[in-house]
Amino acid sequence: MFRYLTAGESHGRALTAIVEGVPAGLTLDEEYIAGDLKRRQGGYGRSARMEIEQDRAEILSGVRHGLTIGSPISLLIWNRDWENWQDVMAISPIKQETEKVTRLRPGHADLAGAIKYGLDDIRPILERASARETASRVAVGAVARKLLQEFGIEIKSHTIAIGGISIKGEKSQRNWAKVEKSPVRCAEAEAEKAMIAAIDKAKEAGDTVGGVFEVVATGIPIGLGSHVQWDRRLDGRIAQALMSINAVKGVEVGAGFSLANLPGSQSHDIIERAGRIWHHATNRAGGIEGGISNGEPIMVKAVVKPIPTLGKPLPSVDLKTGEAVEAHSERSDVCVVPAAGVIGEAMLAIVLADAMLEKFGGDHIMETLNNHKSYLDAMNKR
Ligand code: EPS
Repeated sequence: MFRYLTAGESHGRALTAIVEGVPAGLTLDEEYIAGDLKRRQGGYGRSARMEIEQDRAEILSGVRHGLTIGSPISLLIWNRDWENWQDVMAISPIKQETEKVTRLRPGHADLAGAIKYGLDDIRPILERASARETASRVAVGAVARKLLQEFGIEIKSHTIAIGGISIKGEKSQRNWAKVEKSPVRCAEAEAEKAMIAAIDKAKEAGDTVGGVFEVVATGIPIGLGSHVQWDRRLDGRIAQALMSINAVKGVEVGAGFSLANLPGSQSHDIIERAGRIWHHATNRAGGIEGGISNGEPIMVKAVVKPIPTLGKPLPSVDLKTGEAVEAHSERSDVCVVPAAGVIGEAMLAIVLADAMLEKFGGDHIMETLNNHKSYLDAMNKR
């Protein structure tokens, strides 16, 4: 329903995306998308690259006079740093040889990618494996978010842990205004300070740190996704989307892994009805039961590994000679957890926009809104 592809290398000319399936009549402008792109670029622990880039997506098609027209929306984000990489990343053959990257980084796509694509230079692999690509996804996610807002759906994220420092009370930390102001996207002052110190310490040691972020979506109607087929289950679709974010190694829906230690009597959410409104006393299911949204906020967490380009490289092997060497090292981030949270919002927005269009259809936004309204009216009459 809502589908997209991205293209572009980290130091190539630009990043692009084509989004298809957005109904006509939706208000959309570049300024709106720029807001999310800016949020992705922030976060303590990012590399100097973020001082070079000022991501902004140009809308090249699919929008007329500020409204979507139902045709594919193409987005273009220029890489400012490309200027410094014109020879290395030239599209046409160049006369002089460029230096090959051959010292494999453990934890990166280097080895598997070079072998798979039959390359003697890691450069083409690292260029596309780079999380720079997520700028395209966040631009696409902003389009999805704009659509979801028409239905009162909001998506937020915050940092739960960085470098072994975790927040204390999860609920009280969902103070979104504070989160947006925090350099690590964490509302708890004490944890924020300790997370920043952990990033500084890692940087000094030539190391990197990972962590955990949480994404929360509110305003979700009962009935997105389906139990009837494995690939229609909403939790499965969300898990894949979050897992596809660079450096993510685990995804948890609701109480997730902690359910392993609880009896059934303490694992489920008691169903209640207040007037005509269905709700649950708790939300351990993270808003999804049987692969279907149950009307509660959708709550997912993801763990981000410490990124593999280290200032003080790990021992490794040279792709060309097979000799023991130190892994390749170049300018890189120390911590990407805050940015990953913003990317997580985009990925969740994309899955939910797809699921909303699947449930409510419509080629014009008014049609989708009407279908949504009559579904809710019917539910409230039951
Ligand atoms: C990345 C390495 C760094 C990051 C980059 C991801 O880039 P560079 O090698 O140019 O310093 O800053 O992330 C981005 C550019 C971005 O926009 O998120 C990597 O190796 O994955």
